[in-house]
Amino acid sequence: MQERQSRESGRKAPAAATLPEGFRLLPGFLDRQAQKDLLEEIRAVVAVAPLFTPAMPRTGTPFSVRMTNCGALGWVSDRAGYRYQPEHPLTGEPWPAMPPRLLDLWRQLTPEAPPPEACLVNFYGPKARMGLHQDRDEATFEAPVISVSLGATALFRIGGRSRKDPTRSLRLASGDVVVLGGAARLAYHGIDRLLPGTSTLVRGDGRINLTLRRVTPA
Ligand code: MD3
Ligand code: FE
Repeated sequence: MQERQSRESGRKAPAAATLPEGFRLLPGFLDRQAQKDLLEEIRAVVAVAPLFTPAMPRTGTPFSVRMTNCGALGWVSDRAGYRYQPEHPLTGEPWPAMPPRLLDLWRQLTPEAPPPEACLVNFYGPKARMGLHQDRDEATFEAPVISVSLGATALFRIGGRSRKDPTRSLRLASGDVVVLGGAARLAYHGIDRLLPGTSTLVRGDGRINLTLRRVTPA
């Protein structure tokens, strides 16, 4: 790994990894009112498609994040594996439609891409985290993933296409939007933890992350 000389101590410190090509952070992209409006729409999604606890393939170890989806397809994970499917795993009902403001956001930020098919809704309590992973269950990577954060600030980690690549840590605050195209689309990433006392939007110091995805080729 690259190292640089720390000015203060003279000891070696790891160099800050460069962000992958195609990574675009838009801090405060949604203003407070847009965040509130979106949160209400997500609450309506959850009322129809209740949060469930995904589990690791094979072992069945539960995730600390609870989730649901909206859009034509939803991502689910259980002992049988990771997959996209058109219905909720517990109710058997189709996922609710994607709120129009999310479709508008997608069109605004990635006008060339075909429309998103899935929106994963991740709910973090104060102790929830998400291990380093790649998002590669989609049948196409032609479109970027777009992420919207609401509520508590998260410490987000992103590396490269190999698990061994150096990583960088960034904060994702309420209203921040991230566009992950190009090389960033297949970068390893995760959520190390939430910063306590940082949510003025979601009660109980919670956090919601939405990820909009294209799943099948256009
Ligand atoms: C980098 N969500 O749902 S958002 C996920 O905050 C996921 O809940 C995290 O990782 C969360 O899969 C991170 C930022 C993000 C989302 C998708 C990505 C970063 C990404 C896809 C590819 C590369
Ligand atoms: Fe991910």
